[in-house]
Amino acid sequence: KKYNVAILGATGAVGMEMLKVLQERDFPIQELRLLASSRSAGKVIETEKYGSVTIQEAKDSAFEGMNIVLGAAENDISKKFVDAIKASGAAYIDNSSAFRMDPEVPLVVPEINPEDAFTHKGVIANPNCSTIITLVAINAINRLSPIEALYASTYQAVSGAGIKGPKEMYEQSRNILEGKDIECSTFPYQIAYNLLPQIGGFGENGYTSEEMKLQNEGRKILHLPELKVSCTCVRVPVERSHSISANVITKDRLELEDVRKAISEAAGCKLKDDTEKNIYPMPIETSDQDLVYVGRIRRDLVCENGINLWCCGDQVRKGAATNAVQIAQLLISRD
Ligand code: 11C
Repeated sequence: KKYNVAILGATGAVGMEMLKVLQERDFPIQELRLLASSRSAGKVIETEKYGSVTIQEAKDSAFEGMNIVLGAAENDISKKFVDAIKASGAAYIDNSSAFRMDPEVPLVVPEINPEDAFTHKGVIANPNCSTIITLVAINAINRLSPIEALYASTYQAVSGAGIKGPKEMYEQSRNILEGKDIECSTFPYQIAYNLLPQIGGFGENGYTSEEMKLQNEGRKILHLPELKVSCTCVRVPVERSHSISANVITKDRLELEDVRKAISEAAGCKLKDDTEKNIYPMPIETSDQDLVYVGRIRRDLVCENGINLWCCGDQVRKGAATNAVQIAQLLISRD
């Protein structure tokens, strides 16, 4: 069986990666519709598997006849088209944060809560990128003993801010090395040779929107409504792949060897943990592939039931495009 698939926001970093992942995974496509703003409409994209595809303008009628719509657009665009997508009868797998906390909308990481996908009423949300990477890394721990609390610090790559992120970092780096002035537009301050402890807007509790996603989305995906999370999100001058330092507090005290074994066997994870050989995950190694690398697994020195770890994953792929395509594969697996 073949499907009619649309990508909404096809020209952005995540949209282009979705196209790449669909082809890599040989997704059975009858018709592929690439939808973007009127500015991009008419441009032709050459694809390996689906030939030349002309970008069409995203409008209500563009979704007619589609079976699956992969959303890679901002919240306002997603909200604008959701009714038209639902009316078309397509399953809408949306990477924006617009519907993630809607109780009617499942929020799915296929390695963790695949069954939730089948409860959808037209829309399935793809979680936040650092949330996906962190949860894939710690899911095996949660299966050994329920996670009660999580402390996390993220080290998020500039490509998380879209195609313009890496461009701005490299331009600034060049200008700084040549003694020239720099410009900041994608990021509020210099990102080259710097760290920005802000991703998203600040809330009343002093945490940013990005930081609160790990708690709110984590509770929904892990089915742990009481989970407590304290998170600090930092933009770092790394081109691609987010990294997370996580401190996981479980109900029971776990043995490190059991944790390592469970992570090494967990779907979506690769254990990279051999401190004798200086082996640990690094963002340059996890880019352009789909596994979350996990290492530096050690006992917390403050909390008896705490495990510390470090993980890295490609946020454009597993944190966004691949996760969305995996959800689509999950849906068609029962057709
Ligand atoms: C970043 N994680 O790295 C953000 C972008 O919740 O989908 C994705 C925001 C989201 O800037």
